[in-house]
Amino acid sequence: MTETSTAPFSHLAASAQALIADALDSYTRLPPDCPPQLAEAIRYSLLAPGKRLRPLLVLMAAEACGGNCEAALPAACAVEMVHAYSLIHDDLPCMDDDDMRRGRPTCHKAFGEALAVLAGDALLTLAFEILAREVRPARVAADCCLELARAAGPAALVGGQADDLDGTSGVTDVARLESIHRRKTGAMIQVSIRLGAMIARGSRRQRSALEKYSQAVGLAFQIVDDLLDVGGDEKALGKRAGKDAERGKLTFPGLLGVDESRGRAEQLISEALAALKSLGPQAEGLEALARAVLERNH
Ligand code: GRG
Repeated sequence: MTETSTAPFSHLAASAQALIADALDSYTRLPPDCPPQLAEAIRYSLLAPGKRLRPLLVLMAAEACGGNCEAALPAACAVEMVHAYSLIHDDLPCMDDDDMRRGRPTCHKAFGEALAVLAGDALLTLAFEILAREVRPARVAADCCLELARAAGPAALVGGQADDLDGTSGVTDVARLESIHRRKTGAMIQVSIRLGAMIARGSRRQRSALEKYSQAVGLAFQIVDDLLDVGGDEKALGKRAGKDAERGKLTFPGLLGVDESRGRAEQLISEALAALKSLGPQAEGLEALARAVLERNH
């Protein structure tokens, strides 16, 4: 098995994380036409020890709808690939210009900018290949491709990132900040849960409960991310803290203060947990993940 993820999430989902690690490893044993350096850059970033929050959400959403984890595993890997691509590109000098990610030098520091751009491109496209090839029936695969394309596209991840890069001038209120985070961070969290539910053929009632859960968890995750940038431990984070303030970015603690931001994250997690009530014990994994989002230190 390959290098796996880090502590706070692993105690609650060790077996799911092991499944994810093995599947990510096997999906990135690429054919000989993929140049070895490119394959190395792809695997370097994708298999680095991340929390695997998004793939865990896919698997646990499937479980919450009464489905099985194995069937949702390709979609879990696809969302992690899109996430890894976004991190590689976000770290580039033309974007956030970061040297460290997941406790190691960023992809462009290790392999150069051109290969890092291409590794990101490859991960983004590989994600859709895996969905189209591995999810069954084909109609569900097509629906998964559509949902993931929307979440990663210009009105979600890419658009949120564009506004965020411009954020030092534009953001002046909580509504605008929430709109950026809903697209940049929330959309990928939301689609993770949606894919799990789609693959498990969740009922309308189950899906509607999960939509409420995912909206609340997505925003809470970002608020906690902002709080960690203010007061987090760099060693645990595996990257530099304090960058938001340095770059003049508006954040939740910057707008609301640390205590109110923390209170807001706690309130959102309570709402997420309340949304799960109707799903019964099958949703225990999602419940534990929501709590872990609040308690995380990286
Ligand atoms: C380049 C299109 C494009 C998008 C970049 C991912 C992203 C958008 C920016 C990263 C900067 C950032 C701090 C985003 C907010 C929250 C976030 C996505 C954090 C990283 O996700 P984690 O904490 O990372 O789940 P791991 O490494 O654990 O997977």
